[in-house]
Formats: sequence, structure tokens, C-alpha cells
Amino acid sequence: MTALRNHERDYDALAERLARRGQRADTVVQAVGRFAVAVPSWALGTGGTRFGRFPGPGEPRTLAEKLADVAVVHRLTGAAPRVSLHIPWDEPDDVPALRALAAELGLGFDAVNSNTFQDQPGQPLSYKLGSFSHPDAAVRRQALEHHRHVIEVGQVLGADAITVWLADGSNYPGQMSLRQSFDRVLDCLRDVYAALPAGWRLFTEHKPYEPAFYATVVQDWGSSLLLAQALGERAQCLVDLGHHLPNTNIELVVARLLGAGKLGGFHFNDSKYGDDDLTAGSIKPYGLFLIFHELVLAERERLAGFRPAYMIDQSHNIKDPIEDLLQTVDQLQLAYAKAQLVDHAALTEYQESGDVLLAERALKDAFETDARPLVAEARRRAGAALDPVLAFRASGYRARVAAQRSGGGYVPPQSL
Ligand code: LRH
Ligand code: MN
Repeated sequence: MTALRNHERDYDALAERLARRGQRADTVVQAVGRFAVAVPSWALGTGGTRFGRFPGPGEPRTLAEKLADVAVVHRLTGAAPRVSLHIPWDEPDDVPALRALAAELGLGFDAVNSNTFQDQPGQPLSYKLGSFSHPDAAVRRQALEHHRHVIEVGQVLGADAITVWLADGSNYPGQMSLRQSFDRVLDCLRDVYAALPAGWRLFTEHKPYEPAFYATVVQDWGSSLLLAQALGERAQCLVDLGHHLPNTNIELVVARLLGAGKLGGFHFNDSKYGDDDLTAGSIKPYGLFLIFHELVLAERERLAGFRPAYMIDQSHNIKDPIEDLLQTVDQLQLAYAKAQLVDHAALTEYQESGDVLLAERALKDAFETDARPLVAEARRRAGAALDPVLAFRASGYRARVAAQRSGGGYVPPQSL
């Protein structure tokens, strides 16, 4: 029995079951077909930790090769049409040429990311003690110049947002003024905000710790929200799922930011302990579902200003980076499909009538529905793969690029 025949039988069986629940499989398939997520330019090579990195075969050596790999992820999932670039990690030599190459590959660019958490060779002033929170105004100016440059590059690429994650913070009590550092960051972000081209957004990304291990200036969603509210309507908060202390109710954070009209976007990943940057849905799939439940509620309510930028931010330390991204996109499509399967009318009724158990079950019934045939069908209709990871393995792409990228020479982007 072919994979397609099996899929058709699984899909028909599920559609019949959903119909008995008064739900239309086709409606969910269409919604999944509209879902898209951006791939980070920094996650196409093998990631590592301070203890080591185990590079795999056929690592991309150039931005062009990274785009070729993203094109494979998009080709097989139908849902990864954009790249989120990190500068200067992936500073393009020729920005217009990169935009043209991306367009050729059917790709565009999502939010660009600044980097004032490392010193670059030849950089006049160090960010060791911070960037926008640094006591030395010259360091703050240097960081501002960098952000202006990142925006310029992003504008040429056709991006429409900048994500600002600041490593700024302290390791010891007393090292940094907890309020003055925040005020300086806000002050500098006002200049970044003023430099935003028309139609652009600024995303502030919070993180509780690392590299700072006592206080991080933008430590939590509250700090990020204070900044976004002070800056203006085009400033919103980006939620990196790994940037929450253990047991944080992240779907509640998402609901609060949605309620404030300040949910700008996501860095999807998963974690067990810290900012582990593991595959989305690999550790807390129910948590991911509950986040998508809040997003589907906002979509259904046509919440004002609801235009979240969905992006991945992971470090692929032991899985093949492309396979990990394929699995990630699949997990996100699956969480979104399950969130579409919630019987919202029943849920509201049980919430309003105080039927705690049936209200919980309204979510569990959706989460415990095997929605994989709906996601596979959405991919089939998009001309993508029923099972992206198996299709990737069958394509021999990794072996092919491993052979071609082992030599020093430049190899034009490979198709699947
Ligand atoms: C910080 C972070 C941020 C990126 C970096 C690669 O931990 O999540 O979004 O700049 O990872
Ligand atoms: Mn992130």
C-alpha cells in the first residue's frame, strides 16, 4: 500500500470522525495551509555547547548554501517561506544579490536580528559590560549604529521587522544599577524605534538569564512589555519559548501580551531546564498546544493588531539540522491543527457554567486527536511531502551536499 493510499484512508477516517463531532476536516486543512514559520539563518549548521560541537556532513559554508537548505525545508513542508537573518553572523556580502537568490529559491526574509552580545574583530568599544545599558554613552552609540545598520540591511532584503535581544545584565549584586540600566535601554530603543522604516516593527525579546547570571535588563515579559508600551504601537514583544524559568505558564504570558495588543512574535523551540533550544514540541507538546490554543482564539476573535511573526530559534546539536527543522515545522503545523480542533462553543459554555472537567476535556479532546492526517493533507495540497523527514532521507540531499561541500570550492545552491 503506497504512502499516499495510506494517507488517503487515514484522512478519510479522521474526516468522518470529525464530521460526527460537527467539525470539517477541510477547514482545518485550509488553516494549516496558511500557517508559515521563518527559519533562522543560524540553525542550518550543527549547533553546540561550551562543552563541544559535533559537526555533521555537508554543513553549509556560505549564506547561499544556507538558503539552499532553507529552500529544502520549505519544499518539503510548504510552510517555511522565510529566513530570519542574524547580523553580523550572516552579514550578506551583496545584499541585493542575496535577495535575488532568495527570490529564485522562493524565499523571503522575516525579522532581522541584531547582535550586541559579542565583540566583533576590530570593534572599537567592548560590549563586555553591556550595550544599550552600558554606562559609557560611546558604547551605547556604537550599539545604536549597529542597529541602524541591521535595519538598512533588512530594508534592502525586504524584511519588515527587527528583533532586539540584549544580553545586557550583571553577574553580581551591585555591579549594575537595576533601574538606570533599564532606563538607558529604553532611551536607546527610542532611537532604534525612530529609525524604523515605514511599516516596520521592533520586537523586544526577554530572557531570564545567560549570559548574565544575576540580573538581565530585559529579564521577563513584564520588562519587555514596559519597553514596548513606552516605545509605541510598532513595538511589540517576542516570546522565545526557552526564555522562561521552569514551570512558567507561557500560554498565560502569551494571553497577557495578546490582551495588551503587544504580541509581536515567537522564537519556537522547547526546553527541559534552561534555554536548551531543543526541537519544538519535543519536551512539552501539551504546552505548545496550549500556546497555539491562545493564538487560534485571537485569530477567531480577529484581535486588533494580531499579526504574530512565527520564527524558529533552535540549536541543532545532535540531529541533522535540516531534519530537525523539518520535524520542527511539522510539530508546529500539528500543534496549530490540534488547536483548530477545539470545540470553542462547548468550551465557552463549560467555562461560563463552571463545568471545570468538561472545559478541560474540550481542550484534551482536541489535543488527543491524531491530527497528523490533516497536516499531511495540507502539505500534499501544497505540493510538499506527506512525511518531510522520510522524503528528505529518500532524496539523498545530505549525502549529495556532503560530497560537494567537502571541497573548498563554491558550489551553487543545490535543489532537492
Ligand atoms: C538568545 C536568543 C536570541 C538570538 C540568539 C541566537 O538566547 O534566543 O533570540 O539572538 O538566541
Ligand atoms: Mn531567541
